[in-house]
Amino acid sequence: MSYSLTGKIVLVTGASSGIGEACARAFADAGAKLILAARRHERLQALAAELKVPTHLIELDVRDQKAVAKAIAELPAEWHDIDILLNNAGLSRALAKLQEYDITDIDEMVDTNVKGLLYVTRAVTPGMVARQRGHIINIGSTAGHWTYANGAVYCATKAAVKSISEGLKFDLNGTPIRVTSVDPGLVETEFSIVRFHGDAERAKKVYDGIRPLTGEDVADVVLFCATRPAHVNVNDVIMMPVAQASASVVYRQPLPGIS
Ligand code: NDP
Ligand code: 8X3
Repeated sequence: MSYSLTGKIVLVTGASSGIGEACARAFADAGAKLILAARRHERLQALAAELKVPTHLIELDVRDQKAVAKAIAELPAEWHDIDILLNNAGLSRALAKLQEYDITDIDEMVDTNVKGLLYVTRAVTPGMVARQRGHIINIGSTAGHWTYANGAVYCATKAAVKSISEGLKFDLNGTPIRVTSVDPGLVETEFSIVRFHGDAERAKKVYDGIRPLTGEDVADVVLFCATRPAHVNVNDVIMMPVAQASASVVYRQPLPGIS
């Protein structure tokens, strides 16, 4: 079974942290050439300096449709032919009842997780269709499968990602382009710190008493999906820490064999 992506060009959005950064490292280990996109350019530079494969960095806010279109249209010739798009950039802001949600938080989640993902996909997919090769991997969430209390907005954005992945399968049917959604539960990254607007103590409590998934755990699955034979499409992977049964049912006590 091969896990090689030697020479493939992979675009990772949200590569400056967490799951995106871990996927970038896994893709690099598999020999891919990486286009790394995020707003925090200095983080991309630090990551690129560690990787032993060619990289091309794009300081990009995926909410800016014109900037997304320009960044993809103006890729240098040697970076133009993207083989794999990992739509990972995303975030959650707060936990609140919809009738009380801060409008800025609503906009940020919808604009990033839904519109941003659509903008990047819309910009990259025509080239894949023209070349008759490619793979789009979306990072969804268990939140897109099961809504939880005070999570209507974030869960709705991830349900939208699920619909977009399913819709793309129809839109790309008749081409060899693959579409995968990887949908994790609790992954300890900067996600909760961002959700709670920088409150690291509250963020830490989300993972109290459990061994959460890591970015590397998710990257492992993403790499698996990306390296199956060309006729195999892994449609959707739902993955959780073993201590998690749903968004709200989490066993926060030691488990045998899990430290
Ligand atoms: P992190 O906060 O660690 O990483 C989020 C990444 O998204 C950062 O690289 C950030 O880069 C990027 N990003 C956010 N907004 C934008 C934007 N407007 N334009 C470009 N990049 C942006 O969280 P995770 O790694 O956990 O999150 C990655 C994805 O995984 C998200 O889609 C999230 O919804 C999803 N997910 C996370 C889970 C978890 O429990 N952690 C579980 C299931 C799914 P920068 O700020 O530099 O722009
Ligand atoms: C992130 C996982 O359960 O915090 O998508 O929504 S959760």
